[in-house]
Amino acid sequence: MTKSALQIERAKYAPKMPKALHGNVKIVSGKNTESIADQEEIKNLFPNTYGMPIVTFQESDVVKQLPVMNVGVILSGGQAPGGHNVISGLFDGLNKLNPKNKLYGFLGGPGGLVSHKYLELSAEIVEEYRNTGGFDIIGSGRTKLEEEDQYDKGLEICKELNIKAIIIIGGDDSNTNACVLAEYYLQKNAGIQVIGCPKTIDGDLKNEMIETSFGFDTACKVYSELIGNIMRDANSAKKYWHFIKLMGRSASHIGLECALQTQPNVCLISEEVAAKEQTLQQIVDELVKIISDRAANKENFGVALIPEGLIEFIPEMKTLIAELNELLAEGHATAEAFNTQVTDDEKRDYVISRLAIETSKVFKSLPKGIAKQLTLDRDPHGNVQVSRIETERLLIEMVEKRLSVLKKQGETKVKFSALNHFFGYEGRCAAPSNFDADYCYSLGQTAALLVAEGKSGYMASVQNTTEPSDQWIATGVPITMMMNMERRHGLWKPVIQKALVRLDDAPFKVFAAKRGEWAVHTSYVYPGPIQYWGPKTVCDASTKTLQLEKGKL
Ligand code: FBP
Repeated sequence: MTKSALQIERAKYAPKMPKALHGNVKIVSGKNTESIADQEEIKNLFPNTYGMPIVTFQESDVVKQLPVMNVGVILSGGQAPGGHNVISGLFDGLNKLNPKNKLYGFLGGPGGLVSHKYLELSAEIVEEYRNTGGFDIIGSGRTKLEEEDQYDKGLEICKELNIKAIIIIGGDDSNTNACVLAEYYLQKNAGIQVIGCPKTIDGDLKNEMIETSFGFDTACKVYSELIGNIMRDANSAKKYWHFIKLMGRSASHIGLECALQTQPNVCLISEEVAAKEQTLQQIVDELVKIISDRAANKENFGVALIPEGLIEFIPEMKTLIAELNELLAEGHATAEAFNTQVTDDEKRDYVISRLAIETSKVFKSLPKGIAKQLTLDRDPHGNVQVSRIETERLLIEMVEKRLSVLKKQGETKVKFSALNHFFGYEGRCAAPSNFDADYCYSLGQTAALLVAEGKSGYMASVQNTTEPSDQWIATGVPITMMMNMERRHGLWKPVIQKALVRLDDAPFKVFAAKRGEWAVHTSYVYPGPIQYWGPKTVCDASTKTLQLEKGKL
């Protein structure tokens, strides 16, 4: 692989770790835990992995002699910066425990475990990927592990390779599945441990025990750099409104963090839209008001951030999506009938004919392109693929329409010329920031220790991350502790609760206090690119979201 000069220097970076992980460690167990809700149901579903204590790793003088162990690792779901450092931390951690330990990577995500596609990760391979972005070392995938025959196929290959533990690096759903797998192997007495690791740029896998999911830091810094560049262009040319959709699935954490970093004129927060039950037209009217107020100040330009999940939170759209999910659910006769329609118009007419009267009106009112995007394939978890819905274009079109009506009525003369952007894939494979490089490497090392301690059904966690890294705390958290029961595909399922933006938390409150000013008075901040070398305040700072949540700003 040819490397740039920056990559060559960056490869030499030694990630910083909690002090305790530098030498010998001892495990310290806390109190037994309970799930966040639905304790009885979850206890019954996870008799072997429920109620386990939180564990922390602390410095120790005792040198432990550990037998050789082989471990498998899986990257699951969307890419997130730092995945390679989790693997290098895991590799180094295992090597420190016993140089004969082996690490196998299952290829292409959880599917690799089932189809027995793997690669032994040698020191040379791992060396190539240290401090790099991407998941290309072993690839990722979205196959959902949910059937017993998948678990049994996994068992076969683990036996063949003498694998003692599997590390699943993934988001909330993948970690839920990791716990189901851990429970299954314990029930079968299979001798295979399963450990999860919190990954996703979306930032929605966090709770009292998981301070942040890895990748969120880097992705938000990359998007903020790009947003800052666009802001500077907008402020120079003074002729365009830029509507920027940001990844993040349902949660608006990415949009909120980027807003805190760049101070845009508008940043919609889906969770607030839902709380206020705002209709699409009300959102458009709000945008028109800000655009008009800025125009009154002779500022016919601006930047609006739009979370990709917005559409799901607008009440009438939520109802529409829920009906479409039922109608187009895999295996349903209606989905098959839909697929037999040939042209886009036939598909559209079919959908309209099957929706409830009010919902079909909403569907019909949407531009045809957007309506079509809402009927595209669902992901393996049954979710609408919000990254494929062009909400930013929808809003631009609706604002234009509203302004032209107002113009015809002689109520406005506002000029509005808009451009649309979507930032998502640009940030998911960026080279990790120092924070993500350090955090991920520490998570990998922690996962190795959890395996060595015989733990299963735990998630590796690193806490105290707003302090200097030597004060970080390596922890293991029972996954059942983060679970509650939720309705999925018409059934009650135990799942890790997704963290949406909370309107009573500091990040939103700080944003809400400032946004009125940012809307009208251009207050842009241009954060510039991620820096690896230089003052700690520039290179090592975590996200504003994390700092505000920890009361550090
Ligand atoms: P994960 O939840 O698997 O980490 O993926 C995050 C994400 O980047 C979302 O922000 C986005 O909606 C989705 O993946 C896009 O999925 P795909 O990579 O399949 O297009």
